[in-house]
Amino acid sequence: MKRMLFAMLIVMLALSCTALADSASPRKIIIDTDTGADDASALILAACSPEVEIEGVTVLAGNVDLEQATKNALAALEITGIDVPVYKGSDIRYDGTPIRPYSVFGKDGMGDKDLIHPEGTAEEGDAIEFILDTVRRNPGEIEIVMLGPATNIARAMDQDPETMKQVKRIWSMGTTGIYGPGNASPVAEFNVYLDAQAYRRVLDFGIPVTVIGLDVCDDECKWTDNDFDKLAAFSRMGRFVTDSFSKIRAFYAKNGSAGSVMNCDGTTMMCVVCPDFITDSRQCHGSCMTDSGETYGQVIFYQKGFQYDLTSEDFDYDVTLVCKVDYHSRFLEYLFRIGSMEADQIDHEEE
Ligand SMILES: [Ca+2]
Repeated sequence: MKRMLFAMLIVMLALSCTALADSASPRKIIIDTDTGADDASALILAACSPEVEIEGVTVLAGNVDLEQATKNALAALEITGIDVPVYKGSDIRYDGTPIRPYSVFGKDGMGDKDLIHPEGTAEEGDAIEFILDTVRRNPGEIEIVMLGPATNIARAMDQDPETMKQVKRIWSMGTTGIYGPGNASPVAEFNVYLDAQAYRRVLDFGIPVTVIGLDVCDDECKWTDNDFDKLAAFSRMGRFVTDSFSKIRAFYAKNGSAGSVMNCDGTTMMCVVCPDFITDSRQCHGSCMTDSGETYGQVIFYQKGFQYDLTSEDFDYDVTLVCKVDYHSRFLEYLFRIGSMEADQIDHEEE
């Protein structure tokens, strides 16, 4: 009976999502990723979302090295059944020094569960050329979702700034948000810390950037053991996501925080596909600290309309800083999307 009710709920959600998707053409996105487990869950969510069309996926080092991140992206996309080109990008930072990968998601970035056996390979071309070509073919239409360090996007801005001015919006999982703290250092978030010079370039470039910081992904947005149990029971994609999070769940448990983990890239992608998921945001100027030392990678947000007593800079307020999301009422929608490929099968088994 429970299963029948669940299947009915899936159909109702499918109808409501289809109605929404039919009302407008899908938005065109490029996903830029240093693919670890949370990136993979975000790729799967985007692949299952009719609101967006993935023009391509560009990869760089970050959670893992470039080769592994590319394999992880290919495997995550293949499990959804969609055909999207994947391009390799940077394994060196904006200043020319190597990106040093660091993973709390296991050695392979995907839980070390032997999940990663992609059949496909990356395209021959370079990620930055792909980004620029895609924006040229779709001026004013492309939204870029940055789920890792900002290196690829900063390089594209250097290579052809006029083309990159035609990007409609950048969505960034990065910074500590407005409330902090950081995870790479007390003041810096991982993606920014890996290449703060690149992040500064992106924030200073002058196109709209929506930032989803660590603070938004914490607390009620964390995924609980119960959430993972539901996902694992739901579909092959759900089991893939659950298995890929096994190492980070163990890491949280070892550090005294058993029972729930952050999924920053998943939360970010939910904001991308359903912007009404965002219930509070502020227009800001974002200033990224790049001097070596304790403040490296810190991003300071100046809020529009706020009168600072001793600073009176004439800023552009290009950053939309997300401050709150409507998490609980949307989690089922996320579950539905990750399970949608097998919705028919669940229905069939009930008959
Ligand atoms: Ca990431």
